[in-house]
Amino acid sequence: MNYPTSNKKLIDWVNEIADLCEPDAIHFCDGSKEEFDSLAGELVNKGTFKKLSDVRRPNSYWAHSDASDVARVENRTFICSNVADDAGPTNNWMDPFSMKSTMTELYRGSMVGRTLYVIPFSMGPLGSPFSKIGIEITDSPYVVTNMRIMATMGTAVLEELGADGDFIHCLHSVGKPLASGEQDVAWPCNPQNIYISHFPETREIWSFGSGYGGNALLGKKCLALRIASVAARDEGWLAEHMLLLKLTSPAGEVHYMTGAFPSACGKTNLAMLVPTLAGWSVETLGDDICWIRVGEDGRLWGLNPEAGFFGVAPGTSYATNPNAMDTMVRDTIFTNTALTADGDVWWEGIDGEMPSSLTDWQGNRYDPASSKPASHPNARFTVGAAQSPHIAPEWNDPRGVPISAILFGGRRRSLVPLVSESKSWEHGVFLGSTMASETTAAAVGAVGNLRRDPFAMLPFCGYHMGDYFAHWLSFGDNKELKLPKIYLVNWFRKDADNKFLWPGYGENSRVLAWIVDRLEGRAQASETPFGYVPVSDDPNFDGLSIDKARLELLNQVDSTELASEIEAISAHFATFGDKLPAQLIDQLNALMGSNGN
Ligand code: SAT
Ligand code: MN
Repeated sequence: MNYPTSNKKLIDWVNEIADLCEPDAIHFCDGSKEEFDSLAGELVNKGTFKKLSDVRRPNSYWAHSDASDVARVENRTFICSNVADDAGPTNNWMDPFSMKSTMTELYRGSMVGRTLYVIPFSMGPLGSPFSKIGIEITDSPYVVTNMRIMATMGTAVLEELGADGDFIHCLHSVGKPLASGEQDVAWPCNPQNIYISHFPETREIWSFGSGYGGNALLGKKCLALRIASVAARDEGWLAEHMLLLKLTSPAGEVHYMTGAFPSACGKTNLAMLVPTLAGWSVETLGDDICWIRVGEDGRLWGLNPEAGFFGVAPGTSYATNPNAMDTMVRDTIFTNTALTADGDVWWEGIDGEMPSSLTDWQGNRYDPASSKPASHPNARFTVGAAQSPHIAPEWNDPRGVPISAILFGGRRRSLVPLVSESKSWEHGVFLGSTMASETTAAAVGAVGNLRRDPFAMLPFCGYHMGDYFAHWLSFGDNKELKLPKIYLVNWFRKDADNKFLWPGYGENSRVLAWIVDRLEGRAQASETPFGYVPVSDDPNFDGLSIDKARLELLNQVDSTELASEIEAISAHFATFGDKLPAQLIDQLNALMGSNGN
């Protein structure tokens, strides 16, 4: 067969996978609009896509998945390092040889009746020192259409790869071969045999059985976080589950900030924030992943390696995130939202009244009297970053942008202040390593349970988390660096009646403004065990709809609750054994001391 590349490694690999998976046809993706339109048309014919009304939402599609294939499956996600201990206590491990034997048998003949698509993609702009090239082989045209939005994809990547270039091997199959004459289902998958496997030493990804974003768009969590975190450790940089935003003060000072929050905890909302504070502006650079490198100037520089947003739809509205709403007005793929009678999408929390007639996320007529939502809580939109009205012009600058501040946060109904500034890099790393959050619908499993999610990387760190903490600390050991300040934030504190204390959304600009005032040496702070918090009469918090007493509650640290937090942190730390860096034990001791222990 004639392939549009002379790269022998690629040709050999495609032939090897084709021999194993036995597809009916092979298609090398060129990444063009014509190719996207033709695949979308095929998906419409198969019933996977429904084209939305061109009047309401041009060039947009609605898909609904198999009822069981709606989120990342963490218990089927594996880090197959050669040595079990290298995967650490937070990952599932299987030895690479047995995993490959098991999965090879699953892949055998798995693409019969389907087309094998070869997707050349780059995470990060072509030619950037940050960027990494991957090739995803998949039998899912849904994956191809989403990858075209989420990554730089197609012929230009093959050209960059050239005849000798290396790439990250990403193999995906939905695991549902078609017998001759068998009618396909709208969302093929194989829920009984899901494996999302990573081979960190050989930088390979093998995914089987699921068509859902985080399990199937392999450039995203699998490459840009799990495999990239290992490459980052080896090469001296950081691959993080972070948003990236640009904040401009009324005086014109520009600061770039990153923020790590677990899935479905508001990264997209913060990245697209519309400030309520007059004169401030936020522009978006990324909403999920940030790759961070040391620049020649000794500062940390960040780049969002993705080309699109794969955001949570429910709860998104003109009230909560007008920029997201204005981004997905066209050329968007919606998965597992509800559908209106006039060919548009709908979800819980969107503006306006619920329409009288809806198709639910499973494709059935929605009964408003039912206790179930019409859209799945993890329903997603896939949309290109470039069409966002407030994208920062430098969002895909191959050099990245210099970072002033790093935010860590999670959903904590109590204890953790609205905002606190770490006392040092080590203290900041301690705050990141002890992060916890109430679980969300982004992963299969119970929602609302508090779990430790260090750096929001619990499901995404490709190696031993203790080594990962040490890697973060190593930046602090290099005294030549001009490191950003680290802040802990918590928008989710509740009062005794279970009501949120903080209004959130646009009002979060007040917290960002306070951070800038701290960076510029202007704001006062008082000390708590979590670090420095705003003083109660800080002008950035003037004119809020909530009263002073609630505002004060937001930054209060209760010492009884802190005592149980310290116990929980000790138990969390104990899981890392000898790999827990001594500096973090020192930090824990200091926290105990500050609480009078
Ligand atoms: O589905 S994804 O894993 O890409 C989104 C998320 O959980 O953060
Ligand atoms: Mn995420």
